[in-house]
Amino acid sequence: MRNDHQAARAAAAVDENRLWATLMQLAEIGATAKGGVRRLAYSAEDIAARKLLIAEARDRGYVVLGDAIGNLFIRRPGRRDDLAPVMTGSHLDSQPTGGRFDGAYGVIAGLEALRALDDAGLETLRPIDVVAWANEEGSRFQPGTLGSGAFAGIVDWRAFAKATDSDGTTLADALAACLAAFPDLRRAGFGYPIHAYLEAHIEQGPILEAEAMEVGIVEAVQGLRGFSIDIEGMEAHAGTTPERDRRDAMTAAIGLMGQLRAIAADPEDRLRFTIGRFDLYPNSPNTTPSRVHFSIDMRHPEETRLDRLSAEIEAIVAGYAGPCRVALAVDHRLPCLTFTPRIVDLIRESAAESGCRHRDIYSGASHDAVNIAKLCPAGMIFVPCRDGISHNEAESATPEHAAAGTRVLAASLVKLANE
Ligand code: HGY
Ligand code: MN
Ligand code: MN
Ligand code: MN
Repeated sequence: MRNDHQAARAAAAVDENRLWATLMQLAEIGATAKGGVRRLAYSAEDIAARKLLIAEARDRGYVVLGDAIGNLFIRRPGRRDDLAPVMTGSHLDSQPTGGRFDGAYGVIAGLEALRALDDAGLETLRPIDVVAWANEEGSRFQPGTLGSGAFAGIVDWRAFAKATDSDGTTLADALAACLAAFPDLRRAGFGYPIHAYLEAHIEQGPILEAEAMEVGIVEAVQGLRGFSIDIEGMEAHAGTTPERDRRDAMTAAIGLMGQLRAIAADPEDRLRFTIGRFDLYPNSPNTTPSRVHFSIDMRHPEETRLDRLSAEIEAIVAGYAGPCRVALAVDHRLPCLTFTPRIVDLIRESAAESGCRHRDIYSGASHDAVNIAKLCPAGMIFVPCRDGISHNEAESATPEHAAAGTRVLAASLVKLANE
């Protein structure tokens, strides 16, 4: 009962206006003319967002830690700092035409939960860490969820150190510039023990809003496979080079993309198949392209379906018989994940106790929580976003829903931090 009483006090101390003010302050960093944000990983905007978070944390006497891939941790001490902390958080980086809430909401909801604990005068047994995971979106540097993947020991980020962004800047250089902006940060190691992990996030889909729900208790996340296809041909004159002598990378790409789209047809409409990046070189109307690079982002709730389609993609590339060279790389892989039933139940209990309208839900978007679920019991809390729009500057949420999700988060954190 003590836990639940303290949980209720923490939830009641969540300050909707303060939460929203910090969210809007963060939304100013990288703000775009259309009302979204452009805060690419390790960019000046990402650095500025981290500085805002660190200033807020230091104002409250929390401990601030960083690690080698740029993950940022804010720790509110507990009675027993020798015990593994409870962790919550999300990411500060955004898509190029991102919204103000994807990732940002989970980090600021975590901060607001700590501030509510302060205001309620609550001391927890365990410390509570709020984390901003680095490079979650993967839109500047592939793969996404790199910070949490490195922390969880799932990926060695150094394998991607030479990955370049569209300006030719390497991940290693962008990361070094970001870390150099925080020379005094105490270093945390990867994979330190965590008692449990919660992530609050906007749904990035239409269900909660359509059903007038305030909070979603996430039971599972669909799997993701990310590929890149690189085609190498030869530049040649568009007017003088006969078809038989061409090694036209665009012709090869069109053929491959037609076959790929054909296997991605899904009568059940549960498969998500996106070619989101397409680069062409030299990109001149009267020179046959010598290089094409394009990405495939494929998601489905069944691992076996993803395995089968991955094998079909490999077969299509292997079966290419034209004059160009085609290479397929697997950049990103997140398994279908079911969250820890004990954590899902605890979040659902907190939602019921808070009196908010809630329902169980499944996530079509991927999250850092999928990586961290490898280390400890994990769960997620969703709040609605307008028309389910995300990865779009029109992404929008309400102060009321943001606060409702944060109350469920605060209560759940207290219960876990007093175990
Ligand atoms: O792509 C995703 O699902 C996440 O929003 N980065
Ligand atoms: Mn996100
Ligand atoms: Mn996203
Ligand atoms: Mn995420």
